Amino acid sequence: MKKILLVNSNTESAPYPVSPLGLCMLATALKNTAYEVKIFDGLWNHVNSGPQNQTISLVHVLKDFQPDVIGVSIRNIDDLIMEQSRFYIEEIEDLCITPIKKYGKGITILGGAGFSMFPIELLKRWKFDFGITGAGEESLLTLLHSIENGHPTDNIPGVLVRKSNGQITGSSQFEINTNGSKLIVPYPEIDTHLNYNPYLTRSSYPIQTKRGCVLKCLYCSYPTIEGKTYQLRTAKDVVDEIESVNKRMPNVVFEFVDSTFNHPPKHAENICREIISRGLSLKLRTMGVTPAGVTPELIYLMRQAGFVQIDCTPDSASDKMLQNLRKDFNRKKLEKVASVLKEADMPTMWFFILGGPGEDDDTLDETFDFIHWFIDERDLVHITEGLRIYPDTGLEEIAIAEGIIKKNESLLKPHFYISKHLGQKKLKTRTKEFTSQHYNCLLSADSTPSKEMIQKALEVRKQKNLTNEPMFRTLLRLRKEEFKTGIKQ
Ligand code: B12
Repeated sequence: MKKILLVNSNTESAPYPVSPLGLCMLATALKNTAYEVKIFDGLWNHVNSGPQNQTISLVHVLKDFQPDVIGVSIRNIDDLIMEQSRFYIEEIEDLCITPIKKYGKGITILGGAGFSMFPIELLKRWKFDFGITGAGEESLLTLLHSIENGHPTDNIPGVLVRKSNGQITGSSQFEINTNGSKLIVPYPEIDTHLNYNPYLTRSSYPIQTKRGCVLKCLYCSYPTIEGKTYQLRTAKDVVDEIESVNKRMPNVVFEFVDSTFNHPPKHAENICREIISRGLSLKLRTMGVTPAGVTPELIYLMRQAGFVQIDCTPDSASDKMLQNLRKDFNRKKLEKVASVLKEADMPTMWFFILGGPGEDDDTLDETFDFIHWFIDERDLVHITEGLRIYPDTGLEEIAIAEGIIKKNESLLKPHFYISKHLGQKKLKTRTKEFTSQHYNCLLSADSTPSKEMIQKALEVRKQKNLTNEPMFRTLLRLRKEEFKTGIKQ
């Protein structure tokens, strides 16, 4: 039997550790093939066989397992924070690429969300044999089958091939095959592929209900990673998966990891209805709630289904900026959304990104005014300064036209866009001024609570029996106290 080692290269544990869902999906797709699969989880230095909690280095895993194929998942490139940005690529080289090069055997394959944005650059940098952009399951199985049978590998959708002369051929991420509208993914059963205990205590269980994004936000790379059309799972299939995991891990919090949860809105509603009809008692959360798709009915259904918190992502509250960022909603809609969420008492983390094309003092005022007057002060407001420029986005074109970056300049090391009407210094001053008067507003650079703060929050939750309150609200209570006593400026 041939052996394949799948490597999770992601060692980030902020805002909390996230389990390698994509790799587990690949491992499940490889079941019933001629491959024995092992996952090395670089976050905890674990492999899925052997005693739980025993740490082991990748060097040892390679030596013991002797894989014929090594697949490395590249998720994060950087942390999107303009000031003191963390660049993961060099850490990944130390943890994964160097040991794999030293092992020197086996076919090497790259994949993952981060890889899909920079496929040619990373393949050249690390001289791997193949790269797979976008969804991995089908392409990987076809690639392995082709290699085994001596078939050509150049024409497999999403597969890039690095030839011995260094030339790269094959289809890039822009030709991701998204023609099917039904998505069939094998249940990843993450907890059967790796030691889930550390994730269980500090994280959530990720659920993907669809792939692709039809929205056209100026700066966003989701269409590059997942394709520009939706592939939907049926509500029954999604809830079957949730129900089965819930039986094994009754206390787990499920987190939806779709790029945007409530788009298309009917799909989100169907999932909520399916959960409600089965009478399941669940704790659910989701990122990526777009204001465009928020209706009182949807939020009511989400509450009924068990949503305990959501992330709402307007990015701006200025009509001019919403237009410039190519959003499909306006300020008026946003004000309605805020009141719907308040009425439903849906704990919400709000996300704004300041400094986009056209941002000036007036547009900042409009966003700050919205935050001040419309957002529940028990809710957290997350503010990012500057927009990370990704390849093949409208923002890249604007940044080139304005001379912020050069045409064909590498964007692997993060470059950020800030409106020329403001500049970095002024944006910083204005944002600091605002956040220093609003205890519930945090800059992304300051958004990870200290260990002491978390410890204190855990104690308060126990003392006051706040088990049903989202952790961010408890942390905000503490922050409010600090503000009152003047500890935090
Ligand atoms: C959901 C999500 C989150 C959630 C995660 C919740 C959870 N419990 O998992 C939260 C909000 C916590 C989060 C946080 C962060 N995130 Co995030 N996140 C996402 C999102 C939207 C989806 C990720 C996901 O789960 N996809 C579903 C799975 C099934 O897909 P997948 O892992 O990509 O795997 C498939 C393919 O990629 C491929 N594949 C994967 N690995 C491999 C390996 C091989 C060998 C092969 C062949 C194929 C392959 O096959 C898989 C199955 O088809 C992506 C954007 C996106 N659309 O991908 C951003 C994204 C990954 N996040 C990103 C970032 C930066 C972060 C943060 C650093 C932000 C921050 N400062 O806090 C943190 C880091 C968290 C951490 N600890 O690592 C960036 C990474 C790019 C970059 N600039 O580095 C992305 C791409 C968003 C973006 N465009 O900016 N994130």
